[in-house]
Amino acid sequence: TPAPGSLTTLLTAEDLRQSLAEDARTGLSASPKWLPPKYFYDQRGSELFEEITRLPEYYPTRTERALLTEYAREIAESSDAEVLLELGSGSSEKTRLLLDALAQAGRLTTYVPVDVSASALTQAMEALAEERPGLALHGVVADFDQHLSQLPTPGRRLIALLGSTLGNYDRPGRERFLRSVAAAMQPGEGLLLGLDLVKDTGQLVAAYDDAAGVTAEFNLNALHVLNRSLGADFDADGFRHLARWNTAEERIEMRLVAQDSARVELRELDLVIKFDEGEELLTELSCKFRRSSAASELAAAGFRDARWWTDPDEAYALVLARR
Ligand code: AVJ
Repeated sequence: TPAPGSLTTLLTAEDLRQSLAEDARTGLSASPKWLPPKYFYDQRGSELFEEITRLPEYYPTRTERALLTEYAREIAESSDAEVLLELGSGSSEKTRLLLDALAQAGRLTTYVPVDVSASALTQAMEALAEERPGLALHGVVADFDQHLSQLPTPGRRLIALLGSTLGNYDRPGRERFLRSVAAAMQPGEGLLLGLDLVKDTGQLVAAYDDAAGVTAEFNLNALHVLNRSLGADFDADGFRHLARWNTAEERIEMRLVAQDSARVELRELDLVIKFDEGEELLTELSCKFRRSSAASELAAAGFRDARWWTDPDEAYALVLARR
């Protein structure tokens, strides 16, 4: 079924496969081996991520929801936006709180969800179209590492990047990303970030290594994506999930550890890679933030007037900055 509202595809399934092919060739040939996390989110991966957001150990989603419940109104009034554009919208579940507040503030016309996952996007749009017949929906299948300058501007925008997705970039990657967001924005438009904050190591590691093993399955699903998209022959049972706190960089690093030496063929890449026993593949960075450094990174990228909302435990923050 076609998505209700309009759907723009800047990234086709074939484009996504191509960029996976390039990144997999580079990352799996490197030492240490790595793979970017955006390829986690096939149908199964998106479902597993939704399951992660409901885990008792995974506090970011519920803390962010509580902050939005409490402060969406202030954020909406302060942003004065006609358009909510959400990067990495996924299921658009928490977005409803922002949409409600923006509608109440009186100027909202349009919601623009942007995601690499066409299936997550169309599903979210179908649900929203039924709930909010008055809201114009313009979905965009895109990779925000490539397509920021091509995103629609059907009015004054609030651009949201929730879920601490910014934490997937390392510091230089963030700098590049924030600069290109700023370049794609009109003066006066707002950027809303959800940021997970530095806290007790035990709590951080537990959030990425849950007792039920859902995060492990999510991580291992990356190997299934490679098998299916690139004709690889990874034996996922031969790898173990690892979540580690990197103290110097203040980030969680998710890795897959080869339990034995392994030889993996990636047919479509004409590539054979070898793992030693115990060798690690880095699959995701999840950087955690501090108020002072986040503020200076935003200022350096050209944002001003940052406002900050946090919970009493200071586990998580919402930041609204103006271009
Ligand atoms: C939404 C991508 C930021 O890093 O916390 C959750 C993804 N990975 N558990 C995060 C994730 C493992 C999540 N991001």
